Amino acid sequence: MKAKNANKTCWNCPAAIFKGHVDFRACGQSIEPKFVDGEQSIMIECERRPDLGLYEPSITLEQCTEWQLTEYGYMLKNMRIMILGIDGYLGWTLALKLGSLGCKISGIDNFFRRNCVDEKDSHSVIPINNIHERIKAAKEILGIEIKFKEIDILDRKELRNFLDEVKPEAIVHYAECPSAPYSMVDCDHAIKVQTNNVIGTLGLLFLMKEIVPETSLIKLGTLGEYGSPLTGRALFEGIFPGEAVLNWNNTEWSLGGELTPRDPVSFYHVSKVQDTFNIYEACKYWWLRSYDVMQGVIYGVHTEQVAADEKLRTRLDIDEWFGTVVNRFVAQAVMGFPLTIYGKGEQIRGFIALEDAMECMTRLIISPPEPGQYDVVNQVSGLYKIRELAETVAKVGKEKFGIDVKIQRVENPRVEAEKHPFNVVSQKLPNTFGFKPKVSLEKEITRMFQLLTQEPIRKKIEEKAHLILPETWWSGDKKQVETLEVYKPGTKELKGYEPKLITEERNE
Ligand code: USQ
Repeated sequence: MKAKNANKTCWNCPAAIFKGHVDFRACGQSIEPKFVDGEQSIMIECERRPDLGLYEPSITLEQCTEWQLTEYGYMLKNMRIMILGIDGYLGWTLALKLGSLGCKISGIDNFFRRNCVDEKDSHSVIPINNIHERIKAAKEILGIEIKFKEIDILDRKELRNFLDEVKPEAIVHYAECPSAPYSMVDCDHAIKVQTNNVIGTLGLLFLMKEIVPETSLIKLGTLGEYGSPLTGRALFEGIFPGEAVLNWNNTEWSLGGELTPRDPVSFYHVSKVQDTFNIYEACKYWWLRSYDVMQGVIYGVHTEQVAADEKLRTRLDIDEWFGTVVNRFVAQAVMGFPLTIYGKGEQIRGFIALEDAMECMTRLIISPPEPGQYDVVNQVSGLYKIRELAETVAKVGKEKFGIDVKIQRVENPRVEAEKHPFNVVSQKLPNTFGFKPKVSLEKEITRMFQLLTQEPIRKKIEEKAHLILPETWWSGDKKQVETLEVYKPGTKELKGYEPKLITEERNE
């Protein structure tokens, strides 16, 4: 079968430098077309193939000698990719994956995550070396070269110099604080998260406009931007579909093409919403191009590259600030701590395994948007109630590893709906980018048990048992949550709404 992006053209290529006038599509306004001899002219030069001179942007990726076919579609040869936040859970994993595909990898990090986890007196339960040792291991074991600079995303002078030096053809932005609880600790923490995330991204957009306007920005947003509408209204991919209509005052108003409402659930999630608007505007004003990735809660430890050697593994956090729910549950099972469901546990979230998320990102990076295109994808492969996750972890623990797991419900320190419908649209990754999830929840949980039950890791988990029960309340209180009930897996009826993940394309 032909690759999904085979018929895309220079319009999508970061090496194409547009010389004529381009109509902008994300707002009603377009620039007056420029006519040469009665013809509207859109001419480009190719940064990679200057010998072509000025020409119309009509060469397809399939035809172009600078693009090569990979299992993910056509990819620019030796594509220069800069990963912001390269030392993190996702950044490191993606660097190794893209490096193994032959991309030229560069990255920045200021160790924000390591420092915040230190602040909690926690650690990555999977031991990781410092970034320099990690880079050395990547070179020795996988033959991947990584160009790294210790840069704070807020340091625009340093970032500017590095962007100018590398001239990346895609930028992956993971350099944000990803923790909802951390942003709710107090005013200082909320300001720290929003400053890093919102101002960092805004500064980046200005630098991209100045230095690499043809480069695409693949930005990590979150499914949590949307919240969970109690009406059950589907969570579209950021923008209302063409046929969406608002009925008001006996009149129908089209909503097609407008950004959908956001209803974030913490000051961290608010920072992602603000990013959404800033990126949307930058694409509109300056023809930057971006995929804003609304990712579900990520879990897991495995990709081919990070599993290749213990020196290549990625970090894993389990404390109340930086541990996400599935990662925490498996670690809790390993240390014999009853799995901590917050509140009723009927709250539903979207999830995706680490390996699948990396595959999605790869597909997005190699198929860039057109100039001025702001697009949103919902990156999620399954929807689960928190109780269901606890049951699955308990089942895998018992059946495959002989571990007896108990479940507890604790007070919910967050302000969130504990029972709600949840219908999520995720059509673009499967249909436009050819993504098919490969990793089931059970499969990744099994891999996690395999790794986390290894003695040195189990020990690192047990050392941090005192950081499992949350004490950061959305109310501002600082007190450990109380246990509401403890029960055996398989003894409770699973109640609540059935979520729906809509991946099929609409019938027009
Ligand atoms: N939860 C429990 N028990 C726990 C931990 C969490 O019941 O021990 C519940 C929470 O109440 C929440 C759900 O699990 O309803 C998810 O919590 P989480 O801590 O795993 O994830 P969250 O704070 O929502 O944030 C994480 C990432 C964030 C990303 C987000 C995607 O840290 O970067 O944006 O997942 S989403 O959930 O779609 O917002």
